[in-house]
Amino acid sequence: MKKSHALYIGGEWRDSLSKETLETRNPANQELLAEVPRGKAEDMEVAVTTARKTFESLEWQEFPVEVRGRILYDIAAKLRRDAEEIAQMETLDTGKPISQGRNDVEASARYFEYYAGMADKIFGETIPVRHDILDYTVREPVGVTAHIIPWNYPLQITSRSTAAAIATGNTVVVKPAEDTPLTALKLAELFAETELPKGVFNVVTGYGYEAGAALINHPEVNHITFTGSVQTGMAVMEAAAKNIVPVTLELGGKSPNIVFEDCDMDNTADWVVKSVVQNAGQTCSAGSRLLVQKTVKEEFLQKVKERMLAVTLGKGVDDPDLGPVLSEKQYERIEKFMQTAREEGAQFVCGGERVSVEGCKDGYYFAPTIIDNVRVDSEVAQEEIFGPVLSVFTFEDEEEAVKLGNNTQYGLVTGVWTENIGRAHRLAKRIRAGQVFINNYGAGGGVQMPFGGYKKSGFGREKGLEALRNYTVLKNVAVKM
Ligand code: TXE
Repeated sequence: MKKSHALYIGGEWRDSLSKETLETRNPANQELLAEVPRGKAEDMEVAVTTARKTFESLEWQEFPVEVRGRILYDIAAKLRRDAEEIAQMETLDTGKPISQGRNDVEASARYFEYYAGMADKIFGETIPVRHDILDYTVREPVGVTAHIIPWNYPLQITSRSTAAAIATGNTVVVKPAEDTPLTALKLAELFAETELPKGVFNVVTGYGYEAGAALINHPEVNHITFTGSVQTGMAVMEAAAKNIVPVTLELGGKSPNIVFEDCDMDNTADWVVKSVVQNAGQTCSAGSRLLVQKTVKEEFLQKVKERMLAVTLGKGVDDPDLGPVLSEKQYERIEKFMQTAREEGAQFVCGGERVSVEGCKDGYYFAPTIIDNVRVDSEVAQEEIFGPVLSVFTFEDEEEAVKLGNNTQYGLVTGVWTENIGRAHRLAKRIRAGQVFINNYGAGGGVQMPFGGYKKSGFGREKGLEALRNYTVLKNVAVKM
């Protein structure tokens, strides 16, 4: 086993105590990439205890904030230094096209430099009370922070929350997804090269029901950041409730692109397709619903269809538009939704099935799919499919567009496409989603923009300055003078 295919605890590389391992495979062809330790509760115990001891150590409590920041800048530089190696690693582990892997590395570097700059800018206020009282607030780190990472953007999601947590003076325990552990371990390698006190950044690989469950239930954890399914999000909240611990939950969505007749149709169609094909549709903010004004439905759908049919499929390393989905489990999930759509009489405009790609017979490649005539209350219209599957709906007017847009249990992202500025802002106001994009989708993914959900898409915000609140707790001090 390579040294860095190990648990990283207290600055040391270790086997799991049981010595058991788990395999990670390339979704393009199921080739074995690596074996990493199958961390369990006893390993998590060591990691959390180490993170706690480090948090309370004088070394960390007195660690200069500007050096904290400098180390995070250094991590950004190292990510860029090793960018190609890391992008390749992410692509092999997740199946995503290499250009998207490269974007992930750059976004991760941006998280570290963005929060690096904040390390010496976390401060409180003085509050006027009485003439003889000096009242002030201090923003303190919460302590040991847990980070449960999904498999769709492993490096980016690890970077966005751990950079913010370390910048604010916390210690960190990361539990990567069992399918994609490699880049979190690579990040640990980069931290090992820096002067960051040992035990600030820890990684325990393993299954959700073992290592993950042990982490979220550990009484020494002071905050949990989770990105993943609604079901596991509920388990995270239950565990947090037992220990009275705050959580930040990012649980995916069923995000619509709302297309009005007055939009720039070619540009809009490009983005509608990109938003659902990116990372094979395995993106929490995927634009998986198309709501199009009735007057332009046929014309617009034709444009979307042409673009979907032109999507190239292949191995991530060959940089197609669309790589394989993560695993047999994810493929079967998508297939189940397709089955439901067929049974309910929905109409497949294109796609709807697995396709084979030369040289990758064991990969799970799913054809870009458009489904029309989907029942609004069908699970196909309501649930996150997490594949390159677009469901189409129509509306008459603004009122109906808002109603349809808001008609799911989720509320993560919405795209609004119109040249009417008043209408654009009216929709931005009435849509219940954490992020609304007008005449674009994603805005380049800037790390500065707060991101998170309404309703079952979760709560709390990641990215931007807003995320710093997750990792700090406010203390009020009143002094009688
Ligand atoms: O998610 P899980 P899965 C959605 C998407 C996908 C579905 C299922 O719709 O098809 O969820 O994916 C860890 N205690 N999203 O099964 O189980 C697990 O090890 C603690 C949306 O992969 O939620 C992994 O690290 N941790 C999404 C992480 O939780 C546990 C991204 C996510 O896995 C645990 C991923 C437990 N009991 C999936 N059980 C998004 N919002 O982007 C599992 N885990």
